[in-house]
Amino acid sequence: MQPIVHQGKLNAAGFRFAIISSRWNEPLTMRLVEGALDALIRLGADESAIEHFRVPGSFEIPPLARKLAAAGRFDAVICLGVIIRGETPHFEYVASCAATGIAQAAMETGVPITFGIVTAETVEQAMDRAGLKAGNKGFEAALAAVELVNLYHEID
Ligand code: DLZ
Repeated sequence: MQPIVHQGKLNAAGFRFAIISSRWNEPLTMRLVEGALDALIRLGADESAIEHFRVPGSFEIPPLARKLAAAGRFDAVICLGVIIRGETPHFEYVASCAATGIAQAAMETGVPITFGIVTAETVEQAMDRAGLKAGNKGFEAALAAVELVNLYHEID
């Protein structure tokens, strides 16, 4: 016997998205924003249904993600940032607050909030993950948001 399988479609049409990006390591976070926009538009999102919010650093992303999700204006929130160990003595602290805070916001609000924060040892590694060599984490986070939005709507 085969189970009934549920998985979200990759269709962004008709949904509203918030993108949050941090200004720390901005040349790289902007590459993540470009990747996320590329995914959303190619999956059918209307440009007017996407809003971009900027915060100082990754530490500030979770509270805004929670606020935007709770406000009910968006179907999904995509969180983008770059944290580099080489430049961040308290790397573990910022990275773990960002990850835990985003997961907590998603669970508290029931809105898909996806994690597109690059945590890297070096600038080179961060560049690779921001679209240079090893994919674009912004694109991946937007893709995950679209899939989850469709899955959640199927359940509701
Ligand atoms: C302070 C700081 C440092 C040292 N490094 C980073 C980083 O690599 N990536 C990032 O997104 N933010 C960094 N920040 C800033 C913090 O996230 C936060 O904005 C400040 O501590 C102010 O609350």
